[in-house]
Amino acid sequence: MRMTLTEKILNKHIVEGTPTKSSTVGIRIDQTLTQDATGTMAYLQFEAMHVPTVKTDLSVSYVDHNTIQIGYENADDHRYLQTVAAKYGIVFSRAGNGICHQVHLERFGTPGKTLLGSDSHTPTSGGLGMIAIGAGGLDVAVAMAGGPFYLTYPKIIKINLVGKLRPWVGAKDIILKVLEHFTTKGNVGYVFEYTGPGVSTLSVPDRATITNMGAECGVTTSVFPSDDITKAFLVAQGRAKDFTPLTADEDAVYDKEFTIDLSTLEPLAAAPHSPGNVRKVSDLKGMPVDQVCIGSCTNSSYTDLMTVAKILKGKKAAPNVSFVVAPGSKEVLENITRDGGLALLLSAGARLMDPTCGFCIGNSQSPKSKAVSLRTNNRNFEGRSGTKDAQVYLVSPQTAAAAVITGVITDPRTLEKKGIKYPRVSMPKKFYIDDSMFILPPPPKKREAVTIVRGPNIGEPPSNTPLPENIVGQVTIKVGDLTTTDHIIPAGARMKFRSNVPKYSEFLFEVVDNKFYERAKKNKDAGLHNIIVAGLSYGQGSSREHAAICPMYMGVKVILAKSMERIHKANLINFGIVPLTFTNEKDYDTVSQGDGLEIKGLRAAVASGKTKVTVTDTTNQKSFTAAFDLTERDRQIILAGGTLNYMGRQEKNT
Ligand code: MIC
Ligand code: SF4
Repeated sequence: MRMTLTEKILNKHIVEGTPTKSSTVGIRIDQTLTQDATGTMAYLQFEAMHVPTVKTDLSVSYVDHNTIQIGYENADDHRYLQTVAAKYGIVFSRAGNGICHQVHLERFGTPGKTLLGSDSHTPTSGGLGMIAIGAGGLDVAVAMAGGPFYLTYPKIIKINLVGKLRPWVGAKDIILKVLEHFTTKGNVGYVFEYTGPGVSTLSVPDRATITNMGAECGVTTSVFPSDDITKAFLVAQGRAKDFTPLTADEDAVYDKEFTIDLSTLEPLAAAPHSPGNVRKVSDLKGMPVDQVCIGSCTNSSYTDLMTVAKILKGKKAAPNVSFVVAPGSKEVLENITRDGGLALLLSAGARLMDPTCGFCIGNSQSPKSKAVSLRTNNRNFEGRSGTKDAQVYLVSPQTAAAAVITGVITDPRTLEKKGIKYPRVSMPKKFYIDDSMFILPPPPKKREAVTIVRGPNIGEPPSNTPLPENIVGQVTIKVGDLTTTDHIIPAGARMKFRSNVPKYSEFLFEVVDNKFYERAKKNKDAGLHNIIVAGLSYGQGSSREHAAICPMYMGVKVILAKSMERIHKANLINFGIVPLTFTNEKDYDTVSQGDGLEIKGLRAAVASGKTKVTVTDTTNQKSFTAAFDLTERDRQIILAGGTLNYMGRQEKNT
């Protein structure tokens, strides 16, 4: 049969279900990754599963998000993660070793394998020809325990690349073009598969920039073939043995197709406050810039930073620009240091940050009020930088470097007029590699003796109660379209409370409405359910399951939205919250914040396999219908009050 690359890899991993479009399949997961901000909860949940050791080929626990360590909380989390890793056979990547996606690409990503990560940008490793999917921590915990990962068998979009990028145009501009076309909504259940002659003109880090930001479109994942370029990358990483050539069949059939002629692309930017708000850099030229941040899991590779360094050779950052560089990994930092790139960056005035997420998640380098900040990362949601009124533009490293020199948004192609030649940077044939920041688990026999260290910041994973018969509650908040998980529960400075759900819950919807918590608490104390009403594409962005756990903790049993994003919907189900959608979107307009809502017989409806329920707005004395699209397993999970309760029940029954 003629197969796409996605089908070839997925079909080899199916352990439940059949590979028919839009049906649910369970796949075997070969590798998992977690990062610290989602990891503590994932491992607390894993511990609750009472499995003596991870059952994957490889599981890695990275520390890269919460590395600021103001107060004891981050350090407590890190020590907990390190000891859990030793106990259960997980590789531990210490703080300072790099951002999970960049490091995984360098050291572990393997063509043809499956990777599940508790971070939405896990598809970065799709740049190496693997099926790499972002999920909530609980799904990753289940995979570590040897359970399948359930997903909708995807529809596949062929992105056909032809031609070759011109100087000053980068891989970031390719994915911004994809975002311009597909936008940030309406792509749930699809995979982007890249093919065509243009593929061989892109390095693995270029490909990874593209698969990384496919997450912003909401697709399940993105994948590139594994070819000679992949081989060269793996050889340079000292991992030639991990190479397998992989490609789609010539006549494979796709659900949709989009062609990009790379030679016609020009520098692009995602303007505030959405990665889908794509503009030409030339249309923004001249806008004064306050900050330029280069790094994040999207654009922090050796080639990215060496390109910037060479553009900046002999130049100084404009006085109005605060210039920040965060390499993607220790490997990148060491290699650019050895090859002279770091000296060029420092001499240009770069402020060097740890190889961690840092500025990207807003836990450092928040710009000044109303700042214009040019960043090479992947998300520019309102307030994510830590400064609510900052205007963040997402750009390529080339465009970022141009602004460092000129102090204003500048089409990098115009640098030629200033006598700056485009530096063609090639990847080293062999990277300098030092894996000493990975701590390998002790041999199985010695693991029993490991004591897990739990500082005061480590709480219990909160549990939920089974779904009640009826919902009687209030619309505690009504939000619009494209509400992201950054709106639902902020990261940045608040992220240190990830292991303390009662405390973290106080910041729910903080960016949107800082009175939400007060109202929700009042309802909860009065025995009423809190109900969140939302527009299109609710839960965009991160995989953070706290956007479900904290609402659950505050007594939210249903979310009523026009549509929902994949990872967030799965997280809601995992924590026993019913994801409902308006059957008629116009009903959204009739519901207001503060309205009383009742859903009689919701439990019975979920149990009996129905797909619709009647919602009564008791304030306006009117009713409408809402739908739910759940698999049989989802229903059982929701009835039990979440996956942990469901698994506990299954354990008892066996
Ligand atoms: C993000 O980029 O938003 C994060 C922080 O990496 C999240 C994970 C988290 O919230 O911990 C993600 O992308 O999933
Ligand atoms: Fe870290 Fe930013 Fe990447 Fe999220 S998007 S993993 S915060 S670098």
